[in-house]
Amino acid sequence: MSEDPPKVVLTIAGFDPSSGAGITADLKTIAAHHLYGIACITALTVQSTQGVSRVQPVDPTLVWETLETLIADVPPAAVKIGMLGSGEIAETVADFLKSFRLPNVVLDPVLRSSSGTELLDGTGWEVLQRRLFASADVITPNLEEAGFLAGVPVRDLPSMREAAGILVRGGAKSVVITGGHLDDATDLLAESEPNGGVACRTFVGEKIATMNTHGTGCAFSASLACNLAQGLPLTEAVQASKSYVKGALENSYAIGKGVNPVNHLFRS
Ligand code: PXL
Repeated sequence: MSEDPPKVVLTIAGFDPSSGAGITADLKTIAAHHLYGIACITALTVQSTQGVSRVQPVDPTLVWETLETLIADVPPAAVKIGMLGSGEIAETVADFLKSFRLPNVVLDPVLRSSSGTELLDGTGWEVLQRRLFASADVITPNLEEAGFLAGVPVRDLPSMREAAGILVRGGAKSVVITGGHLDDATDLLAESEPNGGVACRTFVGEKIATMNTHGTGCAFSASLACNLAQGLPLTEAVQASKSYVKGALENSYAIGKGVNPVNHLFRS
């Protein structure tokens, strides 16, 4: 019996062979939301749960051709952008968004792995801020990324508000700063208002007692793309994605010797 096809979510991200973060993790997250995932790889990494030892961005023309070929065939209902790897790839993705104007673009500004390896070069940072922030509907930095991008230390709710204001005034339409590292795991949503103001809302969470946290940022941003694809308003989508990540943390297991992944498929 034929059913209506599911909505399609496109992920543009790096490859983490341990599948805790990056493209394969995103495809699991998208499947867990009962949507259809399509993907474009920006960079290969060599890594395990014990850390990243090499980053190899792919040829930017491969990224462009992959995206153009996919889009000519399948219209995505949302796009998640994660690790970009290099300034050239960031420019290519910015050109792609400008040419095709896709709905529900979620940009996770991935700068470094949790073990500290650089996942985007200096030119890439500049492209993120100059071109990609304004092309995305929502950006999802964690505390550290928000601090780097806004140029202020971010470690509590007042500094999250300050950083979010700087990012919105710098061109982002809306920002979710994910506060998983805070004691009450509070996230902050900031949206630009037509009068030039910034409206903020907080989502208080609960710290989950687990060390299996690899991929939380990727899981949150991919889930947000899925929830927006399903038509949820941004506030409800943020709340639903926060609950999804909580479940993925609560149901995680140790597959390796390092920082283990969240369980993306816990509710499938
Ligand atoms: O968690 C950030 C991240 C995103 N994407 C890829 C990664 C990592 C962290 O290691 O490898 C591909």
